[in-house]
Parts: sequence; C-alpha cells; structure tokens
Amino acid sequence: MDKKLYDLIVEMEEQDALDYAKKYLEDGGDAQKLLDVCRDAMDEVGNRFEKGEYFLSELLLGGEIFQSIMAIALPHLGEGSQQKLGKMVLGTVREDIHDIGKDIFKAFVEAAGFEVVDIGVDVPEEKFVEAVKEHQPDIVGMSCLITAGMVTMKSTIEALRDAGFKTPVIIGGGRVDEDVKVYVGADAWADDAASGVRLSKELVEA
Ligand code: B12
Repeated sequence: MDKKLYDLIVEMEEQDALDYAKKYLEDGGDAQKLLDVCRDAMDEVGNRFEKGEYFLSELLLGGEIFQSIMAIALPHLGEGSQQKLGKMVLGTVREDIHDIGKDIFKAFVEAAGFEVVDIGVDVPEEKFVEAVKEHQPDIVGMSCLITAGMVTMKSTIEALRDAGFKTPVIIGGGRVDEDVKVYVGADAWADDAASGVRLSKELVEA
C-alpha cells in the first residue's frame, strides 16, 4: 500500500488516491498506517513546493486530498490510538481575513500529527486568549498576510503573555520574516507550510 498511495498523493491523483484509501480501509487496513503514508506524501509535496517544482495549486490540492483521506480514516482510529505530536491553536489575526495559507498550513501540520484547533480569521486578541485558556495547546499558530496584521500579531502575543501564558508562538503568512518575528515577540516564523511544520515540531519538542 505504502508506495502506491504515496505516489497517487504526490502525483495529485485525487480521486484514485481517495478510492485507494477507501478500499484499503474497507479491506481492514490500518488507518494509522494510512495516515502515516499521507504524512510522508505531504512532506514530499511540501518539499517540492519549497524547491519550486510545485506551485500553489498543488499545495491546495495536496491539502484537499489529505483532508478527504483524513475524514474517512478518522472513524477507523480507536480512541487515543492516534499518536499526537501536540495541540495547536491556529488562527488568522484581527483585521486579516486571508485563510488560504492558514488552511494549507493546517492540513500540513495535521498531517504531521498535530491536533489543530482552528479559531478562524479576523480573530481578536481576547479570542486567542480564551482559546488558549480553554484548549491548553502546546503551541499557538498565527497567520497574517497584511501589514496591519503585524500590529495585531504583536498585541495578540502581548495579550497572551499578559494573561500569563508562555505557550510558544509561531507566525506565518506572506509578510512575515525574522524582523517581524522579533517585532511581534514570536518564537518562530515561516513563510511556507513545510518549514512551518518543521519549526512547530522543534518548538513543542524543545
Ligand atoms: C487571495 C488573496 C485575497 C483573497 C483572500 C481569500 C482567502 N480566503 O484567503 C481576497 C480577495 C478576499 C483578499 C482580500 C484582501 N486582500 Co488579499 N491577497 C490575496 C493574494 C492574491 C494571495 C494570498 C494567498 O492566498 N496566498 C497563497 C497562500 C498559500 O500563501 P500564504 O498565505 O503565504 O500561506 C503560505 C505560508 O505563508 C504558510 N502560512 C500561512 N499561514 C501560516 C501560519 C503559520 C502559523 C505558519 C507557520 C505558516 C503559515 O503556509 C502557506 C502555504 O505554504 C495576496 C497576494 C500575495 N501574493 O500574497 C493578496 C494580498 C495579501 N492581499 C492584500 C490586500 C491589501 C487585501 C485587501 C485589504 C484588499 C482590499 N482592499 O480589500 C483585502 C483584505 C481584507 C482583510 N481585512 O484582510 C495585499 C496585502 C498588502 C499589505 N502589505 O498589506 C496582498 C499582498 C496583495 C498586494 N500585493 O497588494 N485577498
């Protein structure tokens, strides 16, 4: 199963990959193993995007394929059997409604084994604080594509720290870089999903 499904996902054969995954599960295949293969395939899609071999359309499709397979695999996983790397609260900060990149990153970080609590777009500072209080994540992810969002990322991180949360924060989106990371007080930044996943793993393992 491994190589066949891996290739179908990496080559963006959406329907075939889904049919293959369904059949595998119907025949009693191991759902965890299935998701592990998806994870490896998503890593490869991310790598190809980083190398410029794949474009946004492939990233989007890769995310879609993964979400569809995850939806059929989840009911087959026993309670607590899925190995979790950690929990992430993820949202696009106040004043910013862009969510395409956030959703792609979400698919990748879920594929890597994180449980993600997605709190949406244009998320006010208080809502981030409430979500962290409620879900006690290991890491917080903030997405932002517009200049105005730099200020709200900063105030959101300040609000989290003022509320006493030391949870590491990773920021992402087209406009972030090392200077923005320092300005807003985040712990890491990424402008692509694959490196975002790598850095998220490092932050929760630290
Ligand atoms: C699509 C788009 C829109 C769509 C959004 C649809 C949607 N559902 O998201 C629509 C048309 C609604 C829109 C609206 C606006 N937009 Co717009 N939009 C874009 C556009 C063309 C593409 C953005 C995109 O989806 N990129 C693709 C994704 C995949 O990339 P990404 O977000 O960077 O995500 C990747 C990584 O960054 C990372 N990532 C993303 N999030 C996270 C989070 C974490 C934690 C991590 C680790 C990683 C990570 O992973 C992703 C995959 O690799 C950009 C131009 C551009 N080149 O970016 C302008 C752009 C972002 N928009 C812009 C503007 C100005 C606006 C508007 C204000 C326009 C207006 N006057 O109304 C409004 C915004 C309103 C608001 N309050 O937010 C400007 C921002 C300029 C600025 N400096 O502020 C841009 C740059 C266009 C431009 N050149 O002027 N927009």
